Amino acid sequence: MRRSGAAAAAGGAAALLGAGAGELVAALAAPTASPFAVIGGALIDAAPTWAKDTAIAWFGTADKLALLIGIGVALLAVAAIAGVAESRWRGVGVIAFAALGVGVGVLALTRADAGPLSWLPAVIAGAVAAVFLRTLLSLAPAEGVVPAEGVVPAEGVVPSERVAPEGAPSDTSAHSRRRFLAWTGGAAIVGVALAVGGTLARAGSTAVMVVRDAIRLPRPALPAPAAPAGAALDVAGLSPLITPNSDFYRIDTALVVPTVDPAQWQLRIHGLVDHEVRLTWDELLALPLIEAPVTLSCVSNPVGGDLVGNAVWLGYPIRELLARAQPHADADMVLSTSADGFTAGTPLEALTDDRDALLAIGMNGEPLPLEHGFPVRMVVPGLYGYVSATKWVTDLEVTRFDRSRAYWTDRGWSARGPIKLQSRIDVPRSGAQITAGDAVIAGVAWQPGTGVSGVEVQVDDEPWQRAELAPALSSDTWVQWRMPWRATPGAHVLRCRAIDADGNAQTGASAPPAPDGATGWHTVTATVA
Ligand SMILES: Nc1nc2c(c(=O)[nH]1)N[C@H]1C(S)=C(S)[C@@H](COP(=O)(O)O)O[C@H]1N2
Ligand SMILES: [Mo]
Repeated sequence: MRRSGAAAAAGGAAALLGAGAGELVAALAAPTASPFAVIGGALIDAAPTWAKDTAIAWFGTADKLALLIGIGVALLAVAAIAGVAESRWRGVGVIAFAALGVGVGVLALTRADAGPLSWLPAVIAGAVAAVFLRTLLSLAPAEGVVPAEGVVPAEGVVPSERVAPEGAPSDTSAHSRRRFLAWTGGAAIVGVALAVGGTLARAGSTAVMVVRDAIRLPRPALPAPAAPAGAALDVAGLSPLITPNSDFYRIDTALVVPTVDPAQWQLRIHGLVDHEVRLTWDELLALPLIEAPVTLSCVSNPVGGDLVGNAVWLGYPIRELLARAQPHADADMVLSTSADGFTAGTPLEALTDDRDALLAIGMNGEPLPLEHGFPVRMVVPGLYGYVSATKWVTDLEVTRFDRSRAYWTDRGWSARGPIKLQSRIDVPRSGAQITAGDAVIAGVAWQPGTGVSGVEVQVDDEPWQRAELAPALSSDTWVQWRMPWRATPGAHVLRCRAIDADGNAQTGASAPPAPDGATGWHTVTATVA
């Protein structure tokens, strides 16, 4: 019992130290090959769609943290078992750790963003864990290592070296126990410190962040139109008209944010084209850039959810680049690929018609934040992110829907993803307690590409009422709306629905996000006292 506990602790501590060493080596030599990120990335790519949907439903944008914690707990469990195994069958735990390190190292080399040293962090992690497992077990107090359980001594015959009388340990056994605990605890603490330090070093001080900070964006040749008077309503708790970058939702499959040096960045346009086009960062910056406010939404956004945001993007129309490339008449899709291997399939038409489909470098007046696609991403008004908004984009292949499949299409989501007309109540928040009297119901509504012409609100079973609609920044952005409400005591159910600029009403039929976007009316309950 006690022997197994000590061995399990030795296994866990050795694994923590190994993991810490792996994260440190990753931070120094191969940032995308952090062993945790490699395992997590592979799990994300292999996970069935229902698992991902559940993860997003449970943890929202904290789904990555939840995954990393899950991996940590699973690895600790495996390590504890390896420790116990090593204490019984010498070599088994050591081999398990080494094999795990080599396995994850090989896995790292298969990742889309692998570099020549990607195997190194995991292999070092496995080696450190293996060596320390032996070291810690050799320090385990005598009664903690021999003999094996199951070899039951004959009744009454208790090997004297095995058990010191309870409460009266001999000096040497107390000393060896203390030494074992110190080494085990020390290895665990050092491991956690290295892992945290390595992760922070990777996230905080990468060279690319320094490069990003030094960038001065060019002035747009065509600036965003000034916001019409009254576009931003003054209602506490209402989503701001423009979402600050720090509050903008983030959804992607990258556990470690790809770091792409603009000086190395190149876009290649190829496939069914007359002329292959290549574009460098300096060439892109020298082009006449335009600024456009566009609302971006994730297909996974549930009705009333917050995986939607509005930003002013600075970029170059993709239409112009495609005009240089001259797509063939039979092409109908552009498969965009990111530096980390994500792909999206966008209808060619959405990139060649007159909408502001951008190869974007700026977001709300700043270079793209690293997690939003630095240095270059796509933004296409009217399409969900998964079919259009490729971050860290490096490649556009002009192709056909019947020939190419994109990342999420392979995982059960619809090949085409036009954003569905939606509206959301921000005020009052669901479950809010408000005081009776003059109150306000307010929110946002969006149908990027088309625009919104009206929002209606229903309180309980009363007739639907028109809300006041603020003027839009453009037909590609969400609009704010509000409605005065005389709140009477009791519980109230509030609903909203939008009408788009073509006169279509938002459907009340509920549909889940998969496979092509949620529908239904956002409904909140408020208690008035
Ligand atoms: N490289 C890359 N680009 C990506 C994704 C991704 O996983 N990898 N996710 C897409 C999805 S599903 C969405 S909704 C948007 C989200 O963009 P944001 O994180 O800037 O809000 O990015 C898109 N671009
Ligand atoms: Mo998304």
